[in-house]
Amino acid sequence: MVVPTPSPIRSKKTMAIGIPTIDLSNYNRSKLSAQIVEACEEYGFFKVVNHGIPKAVIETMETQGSDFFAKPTIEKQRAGPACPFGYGCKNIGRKGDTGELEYLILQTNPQSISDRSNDISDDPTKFSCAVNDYIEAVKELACEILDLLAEGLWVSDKSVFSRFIRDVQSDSILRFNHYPPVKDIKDWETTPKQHPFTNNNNNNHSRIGFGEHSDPQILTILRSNNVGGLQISLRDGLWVPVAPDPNQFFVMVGDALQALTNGRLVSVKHRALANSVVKPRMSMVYFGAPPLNAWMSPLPEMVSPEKPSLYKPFTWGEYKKAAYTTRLGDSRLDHFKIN
Ligand code: GA4
Repeated sequence: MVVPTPSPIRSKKTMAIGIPTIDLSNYNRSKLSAQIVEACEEYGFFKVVNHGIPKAVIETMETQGSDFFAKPTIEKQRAGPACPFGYGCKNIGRKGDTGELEYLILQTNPQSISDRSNDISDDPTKFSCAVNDYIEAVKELACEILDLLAEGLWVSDKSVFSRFIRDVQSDSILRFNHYPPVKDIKDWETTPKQHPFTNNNNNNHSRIGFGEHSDPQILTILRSNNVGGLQISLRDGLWVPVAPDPNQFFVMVGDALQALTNGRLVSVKHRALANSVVKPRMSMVYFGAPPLNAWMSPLPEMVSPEKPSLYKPFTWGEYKKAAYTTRLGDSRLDHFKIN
C-alpha cells in the first residue's frame, strides 16, 4: 500500500490522493517492492523515508553548497561556465531556456570532483570529501531502490538497473540548484504577461525557477532545504506542489528507466517555481545515469506480442546527445518512439 501524505491532493479525475511515501525500513521486501513499482507506474515520483542516510552527510553537503552560492559572483564564475559541468546562472541547456536560478553541475567520479574543487571552495579537500560522501550515500540509495524495482517487476536479473549506475564509467551527475527569493511578487500579479504560473520560461521575469521537464537519466534522488517550489505534473496534467522535507529524499523516474521498462514506469514532468520567501531554496540532485555506451533497449521481460517494443534501441550517449538539441520542456523520448 502506498501511504498517502496527510494533506490529500485532489485532482480532477482522481479521488483524494497523496504523493506516495515509501518507508524503506519496511521489513516486508515483496510489499516494499510492490509499493515502489506502483508509485513509479502511477506518478514516476515518490518520497522516501527511513532511507538510512546519516543527517551529518546531508548537512555537511548542504553547508558546502550554501558556502559556494554565498560567494561573490566573480568568484563563482571561476567555476564556470557550465558546459555542461561547472557553475551556471539563469541559462539552462543550449537552446535558450532560462530560469531564475544559479547552479553547479558536477561529474560524480572522485577525480573530476577533486580537479574542480579548487575553483569551488576555499577548502578543496573538505569540499571533495563532503561531495564524495554524499554521492556514495545517494548512489547506494538509488541502487537499493532500483533493485527493489527489478524485484517488483519480476525481472530475472535483479541488478539489471543498478548495474548501470554502479559502473565505473557511469555518466551520473550531481547538481546543486540555488533559487534566490523573488523580490517583488506584486510585479507579476499586475502584469498579465508575467502570470505566476506561466509555462513560458523564456520570459525573464517569470516566476519559473526551473521550467517543466522530465529528467533524461535512469533515476533522480532529490533533497532540498525547507523552502518549497518543486511541483510535479500528474497524469491528468494537474500541477501539484511538493511540500519540502529536508530530512527525506524525493525520487523521480527518468526517461531512460521509462525506455528500459518499455513505458511501464513513467518519467515524471516536474518544475520548480521561484519563491517569494526570504530564504533561498537550495536543492541537491543526484542523477543516476548509465555509461555512455550502454544500450537502453526495453528489457526482454517488458516486451511481449501484446506489448511490443515502444522505443527504438539507443545508447545513453545517443540519447544524451539528442537531449542537448532539445528545449527543456520537449518530450525527448518521443523522438525514439516506434510509430
Ligand atoms: C535535466 C536534468 C539535469 O538537470 C540535466 C539538465 C540539462 C542541463 O541543465 O544542462 C538539460 C536538461 C537536463 C534536459 C534537456 C537539455 C539538457 C538542459 C536541456 C535543455 C543536467 C540533464 O542531464 O538534463
